[in-house]
Amino acid sequence: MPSLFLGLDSSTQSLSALIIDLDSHQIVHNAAVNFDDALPHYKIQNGALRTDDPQVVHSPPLMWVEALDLLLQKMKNDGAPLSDVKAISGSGQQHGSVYLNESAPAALANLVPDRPLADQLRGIFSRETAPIWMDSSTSAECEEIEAALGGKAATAEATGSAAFERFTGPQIRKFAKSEPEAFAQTAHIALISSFMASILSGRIAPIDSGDGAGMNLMNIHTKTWHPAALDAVFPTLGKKLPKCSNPWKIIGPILPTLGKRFGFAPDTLCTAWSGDNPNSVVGLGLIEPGMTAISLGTSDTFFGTLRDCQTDPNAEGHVFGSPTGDYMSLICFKNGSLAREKVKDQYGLDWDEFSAALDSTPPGNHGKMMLPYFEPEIVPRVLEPGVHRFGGLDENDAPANCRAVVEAQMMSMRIHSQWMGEPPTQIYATGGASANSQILQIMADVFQCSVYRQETPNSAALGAALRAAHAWHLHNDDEIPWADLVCGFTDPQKNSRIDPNLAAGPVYDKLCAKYQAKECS
Ligand code: XUL
Repeated sequence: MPSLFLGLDSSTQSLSALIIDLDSHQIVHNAAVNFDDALPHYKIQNGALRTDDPQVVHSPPLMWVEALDLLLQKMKNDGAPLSDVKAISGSGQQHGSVYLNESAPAALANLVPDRPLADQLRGIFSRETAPIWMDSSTSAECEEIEAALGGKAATAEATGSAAFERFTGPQIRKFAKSEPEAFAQTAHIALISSFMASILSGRIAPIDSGDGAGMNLMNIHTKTWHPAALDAVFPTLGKKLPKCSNPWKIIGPILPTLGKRFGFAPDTLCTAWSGDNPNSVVGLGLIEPGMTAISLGTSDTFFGTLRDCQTDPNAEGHVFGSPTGDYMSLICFKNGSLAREKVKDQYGLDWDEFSAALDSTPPGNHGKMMLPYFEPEIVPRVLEPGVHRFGGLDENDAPANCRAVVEAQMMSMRIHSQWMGEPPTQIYATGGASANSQILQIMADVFQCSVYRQETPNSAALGAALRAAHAWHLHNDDEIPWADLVCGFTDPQKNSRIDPNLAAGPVYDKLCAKYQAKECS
């Protein structure tokens, strides 16, 4: 019998799935449901509900129920080998919260196989919509929580992150303050990840330490709820939360009803779900401390694995639990592709000409530098956008400006990831701009380590499938090393390795010091 594991990814715009075969180390089935296309009756746009207030961004949780039903039906109809799946895990967009009333446990446990799931679960919500990670309407609650926990740095030290508007604790507090009656009707609060796991297992599922760390409610050191943080959000909050669990927790077999409805074997195991970023960490193969991924997208994201729980004293980065039982960091830089593109466009270049400009200028750019805040920046926190040139950088010098923007981004990542205490040993570059070898060369030179191109589509769903395999083997007293699990699934693109130019090391040591001084001035 093949060794098949199912990973699901409930992201902002779609629910996707893949099945891996651990014997052949191959992905054997892929499927997805796009919310806007398949479920337009929820009146969503890119998966979310919009109001007049651009800071408020919610999604309807019933849509996720219907999407799960639709996706698994589609997989069954398409002949996906669901009956051979040994265990299921999943990934959810982080931070979003689902509010359930007291009827939820019985409704989840008593589903029948021959009626649509959404019809049967319509009544379980104490709030019809779920705030998601794009919601930024809780600044007041963030201040209140940080004040109660002794400030920004103390909040980050205790929970892994300062209070951020999208994080679940501030969102729960806003709901409790603004809709006290509906909050009183809330018997259970779930994350999107634990909500989806609850449907499959037919019971209120635990919140794993990866996704739990995105709530400002969990003690990041002990990976259990932090009583002071719960109190800071709402005095009796603990009663509404499930247990915190490790990421390989087996919740139980799939609900027999769902087994019948979709054709899973009765002993298919459901494991705890986690957040999309923790799942992606293993889905990209970052299984050893020091392994780092840099995603070059609209924003640039830096994430890596940490053995010890280090938190950021400047409270800019995040620490979550990693699926391996270690920790992971996540740092988000807003001025990513956007800034690179602005410079390219300013000089009327195409991407080949931009790359040629990088090739024609030396590491260190003769000391010419730029602070590239085309948009307000998250890290470092810069509220007023503005581009500042210094070290002799002339605005009319196109090649030097191209190099300056990329060097600034890489130096900023190096500077603002130093708190992790583990410089990258190898970097996997992902995202659109990772196709550009000249940008990756600057990355390798600034960090002085090898950079590989890593193009794993849907790393979150792959990570979830790998986590299902990991949990199933542990459950059967067979601990497979993570290296054996990910092998073949997460190998970087062949021949994509870019080594650092060693002579550039001392150049960037000096330049980083100057850049950092300018950032602080
Ligand atoms: C991470 C974050 C997003 C969401 C959605 O803190 O807000 O990455 O997880 O993908």
